[in-house]
Amino acid sequence: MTLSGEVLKSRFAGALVGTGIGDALGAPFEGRRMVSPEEIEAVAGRREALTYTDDTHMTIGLAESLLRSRGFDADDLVQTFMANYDLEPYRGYGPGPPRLFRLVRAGTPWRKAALELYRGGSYGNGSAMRAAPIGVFYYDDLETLRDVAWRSSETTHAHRLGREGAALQACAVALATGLEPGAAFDRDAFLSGLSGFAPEGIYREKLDGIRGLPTEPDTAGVAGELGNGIEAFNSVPAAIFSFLAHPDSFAQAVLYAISLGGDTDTIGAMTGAISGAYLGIGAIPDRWKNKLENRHYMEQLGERLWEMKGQDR
Ligand code: F2R
Ligand code: MG
Ligand code: MG
Repeated sequence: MTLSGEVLKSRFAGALVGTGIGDALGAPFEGRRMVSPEEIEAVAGRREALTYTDDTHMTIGLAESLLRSRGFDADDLVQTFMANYDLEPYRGYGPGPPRLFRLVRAGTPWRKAALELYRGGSYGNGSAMRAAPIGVFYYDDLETLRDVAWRSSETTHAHRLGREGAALQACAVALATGLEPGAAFDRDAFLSGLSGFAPEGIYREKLDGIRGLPTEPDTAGVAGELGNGIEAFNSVPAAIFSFLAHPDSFAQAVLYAISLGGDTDTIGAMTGAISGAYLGIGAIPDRWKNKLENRHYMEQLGERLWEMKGQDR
């Protein structure tokens, strides 16, 4: 199936802006046990601007680096992350990346620093939360996507579970980007595609667990079964489930993701990326889009990635 340029352009932009919306809507509730969709809407409605956090800031950095390097370049990515962090250190970064930036600035090669952060490297969700640009740009080549997602993760999140989480999230965005528009959404086929991509272990087990969850999910049960925490394996499956629970509505998918509680900005961001990649930027409600900080820049980054992909064919 060949997708039209307009559909793809809208999906590339949707994945980036979707990340920003999910992040900004979820940020006020990060760490909360559970939150109702009504409260999320009410808080967003009262805000003049929807401001994003590290999830989107690092997504922007990844997109900028892919564009500047015309593809993936690990050294450029680290430099971009560091330069962006210096400009906006207040974005609520996890503990690992700022420590890594300090080590690199003091002369430690990033590859060594990333392995020193935690035993075996970090398995936090920081490399999965920023994976949307990889998902859209490599949506039609999953082997390259896996390679790039792993190498992108290694710059900050070197643990095997960090790398696999980033690859799985990028794969979910990629599968969503490549779906036929207007056709009925096939949940089983989507899950099978993801399971085939995930190696044996915790991600495969959680994807299998998703199949057994009810279609009318109660949030406590889902958070208990899949997790809602800061580790990649406790948040990427929850984001995938949130998308699958509401594949035809960006708003419902993202509100559901945040309502799970825990790492709400990040589960919201990753759900927003998958849903935005499938439904396109037009499906993101204006009441949120119009308030999102730097929304036009994120939209442009998505569109420029789409243009670059067309040129490189
Ligand atoms: N930082 C936050 N939230 C804290 C509150 C922010 C507040 N709202 C504010 O504005 O100040 N959120 C962001 O951090 C998460 C992404 O974190 P990242 O980049 O993965 O960090 P890190 O340090 O690499 O990993 C996170 C934690 O995971 C555990 N961990 C990781 N690897 C481990 C290992 N090998 N062994 C044991 N534990 C490991 C540690 O507890 C790390 O601290 C996102 O939620 C983003 O929104
Ligand atoms: Mg955050
Ligand atoms: Mg978070």
